Amino acid sequence: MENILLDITEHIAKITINRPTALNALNKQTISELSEALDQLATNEDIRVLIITGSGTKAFVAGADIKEFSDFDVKQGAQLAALGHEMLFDKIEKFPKPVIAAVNGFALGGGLELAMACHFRIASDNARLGLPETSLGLIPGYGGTQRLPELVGKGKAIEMITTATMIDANDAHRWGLVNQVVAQAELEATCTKIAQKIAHNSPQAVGAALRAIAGGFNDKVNGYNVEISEFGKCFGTEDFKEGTTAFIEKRKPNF
Ligand code: DAK
Repeated sequence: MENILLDITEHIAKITINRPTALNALNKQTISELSEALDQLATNEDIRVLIITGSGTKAFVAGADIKEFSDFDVKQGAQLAALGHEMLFDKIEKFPKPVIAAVNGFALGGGLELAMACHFRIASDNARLGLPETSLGLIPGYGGTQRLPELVGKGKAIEMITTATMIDANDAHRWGLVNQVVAQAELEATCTKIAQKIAHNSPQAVGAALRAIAGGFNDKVNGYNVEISEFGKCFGTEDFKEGTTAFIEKRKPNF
């Protein structure tokens, strides 16, 4: 892998997008490396949480690589948008373990879309977030028109997309786009601490909770029915036996 770094420590995988000279912009190769890494990590039973961040202290991801798509035509635009959704953005959203975006600076365009595909976001205090596509004659093409309204509401999303302006980390926090804002130097430790909390819980239950929550955002299924079915399945898991036995024996569970 040329454009991403992968670190695995105690059930926590961290992917760092590593193109600092282009502010970690997503080119085709980076998208395909991310896609491949996600496939490997999804089936690796040792991994319980994934953190995605950008290298350096300036940018998470400053968007899709503008130099790469500037001469696309209508067909290429639509084809590549569909491919990007399938290879990366939907894959993150449907990832079977929690994915945290550690937003360590600019998260713009495809970069904010990547952060929004993650299950939740923690930002450093220097982060700036926006969807500047309309200033380039585009609209967000990697899920931004759908995921931003889900997170901040329709009115704020329309304002952000049509004005193409960036918001700072505190506004992003106030608007519900990020869960927490911390000093840049604390970002990695904060995300690791949250990831460790998740990793201590039952991986089977955490996976079931993700599927049930996702069910509520899927028009084709009834989220309550998904919850009922996933809840029932928990009773057949080793983790349920271990969790309840540990409680009765007054010890910590060992998942
Ligand atoms: N792409 C390519 N290179 C980029 C880049 C980007 N998105 N963002 C920054 N860079 C490069 C700069 O060109 C510069 O490279 P050199 O000139 O040094 O070679 C280097 O990173 C450092 O950037 P700056 O010199 O500009 O740094 P500043 O601190 O002055 O400014 C900035 C930081 C983040 C405000 C500025 O770099 C900036 O405005 N960047 C562009 C932000 C942006 O508009 N991003 C793109 C949003 S549109 C598609 C699907 C989706 C999309 C496109 C196509 N298809 C399916 C076809 C999505 C589009 C977007 O993401």
